[in-house]
Amino acid sequence: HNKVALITGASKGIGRAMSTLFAEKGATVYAVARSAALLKELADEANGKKGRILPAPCDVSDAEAVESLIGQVIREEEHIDVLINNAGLGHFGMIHELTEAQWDEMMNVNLKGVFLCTKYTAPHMIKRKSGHIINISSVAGTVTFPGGGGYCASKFGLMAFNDVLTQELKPHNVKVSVICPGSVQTHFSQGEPKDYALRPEEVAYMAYQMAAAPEHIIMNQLIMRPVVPQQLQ
Ligand code: NJP
Repeated sequence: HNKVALITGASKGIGRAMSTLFAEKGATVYAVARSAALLKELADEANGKKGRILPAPCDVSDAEAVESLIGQVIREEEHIDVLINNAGLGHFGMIHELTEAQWDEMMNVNLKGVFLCTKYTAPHMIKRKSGHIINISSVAGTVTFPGGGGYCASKFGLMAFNDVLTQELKPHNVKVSVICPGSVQTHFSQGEPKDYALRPEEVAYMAYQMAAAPEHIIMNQLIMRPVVPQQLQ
């Protein structure tokens, strides 16, 4: 509570659920995504909650935009307690069928976006010797499958990034964690979401537990999957 959180990919799905939960718990949430209209709607919904949601329209793959947004947050709040790198997307198909644009989009958002938000936030956390960066990866960052060539590459890359960041920030008392969800009912997958899939609120709940853990506890990594009904196995 009374904490400042910057959550990317906040206009939909998991990021939206995390923004709502963190605001309910009293945090000031800078909600980052490209769709300004959806962010405004989300902020209005949070009216009357203990905390608040501030729309922060920004493309996380745009270095100038990210640098200027984080500068603005620091001017307004003086610090960022929690950064959640959640914005991400997947294009699925055989490697030789993926287009260059699909490949670039996944790398630009899932990897470069995480790099940029971290690059401009970490120095403030290091200076204050306090903070927490939570990366939303995927089970696709732990196991590969046909059709996941670009997506798995981006999420395995994110896992390596997360590992290095954990080691670099530990001496500065800044926590780094990663959540690897399986299938979640969001806009992420084309077609109808599977009804046994995780709900975005369930992932948000775990992210909140990580962020709100006592100072002396760090939850490094969480892999969470839905239990697939037996008749579908
Ligand atoms: O997806 P979705 P999820 N700059 O599509 C935003 C991982 N994951 O919540 O910019 C800034 O409902 C977009 O906003 P907008 C997944 O890899 C998921 O499921 O307005 N924001 C929207 O708010 C990802 O890392 C599943 O279009 C950008 C949000 O990202 C994370 O969970 C399984 C942006 C995406 O919302 C959240 O995905 C899994 C940009 N350039 C991992 N581009 C799953 N759902 O099954 C997109 O293992 N956004």
